Order: sequence, then C-alpha cells, then structure tokens
Amino acid sequence: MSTEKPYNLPSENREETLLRRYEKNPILRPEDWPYEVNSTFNPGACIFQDKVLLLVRVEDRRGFSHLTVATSDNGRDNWVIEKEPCLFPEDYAHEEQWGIEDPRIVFLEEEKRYAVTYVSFSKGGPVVSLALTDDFKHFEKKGGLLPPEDKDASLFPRKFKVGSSSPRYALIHRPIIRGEAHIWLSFSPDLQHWGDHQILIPTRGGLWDQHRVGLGAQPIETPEGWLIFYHGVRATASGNLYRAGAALLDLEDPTRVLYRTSEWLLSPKEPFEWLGDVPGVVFPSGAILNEEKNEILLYYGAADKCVGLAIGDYQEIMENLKANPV
Ligand code: BMA
Repeated sequence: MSTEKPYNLPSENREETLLRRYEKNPILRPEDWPYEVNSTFNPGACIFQDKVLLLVRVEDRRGFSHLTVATSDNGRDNWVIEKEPCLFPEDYAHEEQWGIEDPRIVFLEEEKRYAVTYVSFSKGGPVVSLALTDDFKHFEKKGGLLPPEDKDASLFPRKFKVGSSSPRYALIHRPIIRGEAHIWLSFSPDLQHWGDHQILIPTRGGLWDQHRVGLGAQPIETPEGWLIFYHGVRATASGNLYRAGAALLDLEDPTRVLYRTSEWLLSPKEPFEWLGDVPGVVFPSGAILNEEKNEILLYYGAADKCVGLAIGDYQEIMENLKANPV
C-alpha cells in the first residue's frame, strides 16, 4: 500500500529556538534564601515599581508553602530576596492550613490593584484563593473562589462583555472533574459569584499534554490576543512529565481559542530540571512581555526545587503559534 502524503514531521527543533534558557539558570535556588527552606519554585511575575517582581512559592521543611517576594532590575540576575514571607497561611483561614502555593499575578486595570490568585491547601483539598494588594506587603485576602479540587488559576486584567452579558471578570482555572484535568474558564460580576463555567483548553489524547493541562503564566495581552503559556503532562512509566506549550485566546472573547501549539516549547532537559523533589518538571507560572525589546521572559519552577528563566522572541513565538490554528 502506498501513501500519498509524506508523514508530517516537525520541521525544526522549535524547543531550542523559541524559548532559550538563560545562561545563569537557575535564577533562584533554596540556598539563596535568607532563611532555611526546602525549595523555591513556581513564581508569579509582574512589573512593580519598574522592577520585575517574583512572588516565589517557598516550601519549608514541614512541607508547607508560603510566598516571598524577590525583585530584580533586569528580571535576570541580582535578585533581592525579602527577609520574610509576605503571604502565608493564617489560623482563621481553614482552607490554607497546609500552605499556599503557585501564585499568578495580574494588575486589575479598573481597581488599580494587583490580584494574586494562588492555591490554598488543606484537608479539604486544593482551592483557588484570591488576594488583592497595592504594595506586596499588605494583602486583602478574599478566600477561596470555587470548590476543590482546583488549581492553576489567574484572573485577566480586565472585564469582558461576552454575548449579551454586562462586563464580567474572567478566571482561568483547572478543576479536576471525573479524574479529568482540563483548563476551564469561568465568569463573575463581582469576583465572588462565579458561573458560565466552560472547558477552555482540554487535554489532547496521544500528545505530550494527554494527561493533564493547567495554566502556566498569567494571560499576557498582545494586539493579536491573550497569550497563554500552559503546562501539559504526559503520564509515563516513571511518573508525570511536565512540559510547556502556548495558546492564543481572542482579545474580546477569551472563550475562543484561536491557536495552540502542537509541539511543546519547553521540556525538562537541564540537570536542575531533573534533579529536585519532583524530577522532570518545567512549570511556567509567570511571564513578562517587553514589546519594545520583542522579548518574553518566562519564569518557571524546575523539578519543584528552584526557579528557571527562559527567554523568547515575541514575534517568533506569535508566528509559530499562528501556524497552529485550533
Ligand atoms: C502540580 C502542582 C505544582 C507542581 C507540579 C509538579 O500538580 O502541584 O505545584 O509543581 O504538580 O509536581
């Protein structure tokens, strides 16, 4: 039997070209910390007072996590790490008793405040919680948003008027339902009551993101749509393998996925991505777009131990994405 079409092999090694690892990786390690910790990983990222601010997940030696600020002028090196955590489990909050994890940060344009979504852990399971802040020192905790089991969440910086609705906030999150782990989108008029829940980015059978997907970095606004980096998990004989890909959502209607990479853009390769508490993990959680420099800084947790930085050419990433319509 002859086949008419040649097998569609990927044309180039995009993993190496689209996101390049920073030469001084890892940028933040537990041994850099001003106090005793087990691991420092999965940071949220934003620009604050003209610096890159990372809100780093720090796991202590009981296995509980809290969040601590690290800042840098260029987002690459000379990180200044705060001496104390800024966001940590408090006794009154039943949902946080096993720690708080994996923050994502956006600046809410209307409120002129930063919104931090993070995972609160307790016996009840992981839930997505929200805290608002002006200065990354004082936080107004809003508590859990949706029922467990839920993780990997970020708000968008502004509201959307989708269909006939009045403007509403939108939340990307990753509930686990019937054992399935897809990326979902939900809407709210007030950040408290959520509805219109829908699957946004499902897992894909057979591919690198067949087992689980979850939001990586916070949604990044570009003229062509919301750029989303997400993690995809493949279940293998030696455990879960966490890689990263990207998608682009419609600017005015984020329920519409326009493009999604068929290949991963980042996959565990370096020793610090394999030697840690959970080997074989790259877990993007924050990104900074500098349109003038045509550059994307992508911050990721590596092996649940330290923080890596991958630097991408913004136009190249967009062109690659646009070759992958959904
Ligand atoms: C996910 C999250 C992340 C973690 C990853 C790999 O489920 O809990 O915090 O980095 O697993 O262990």
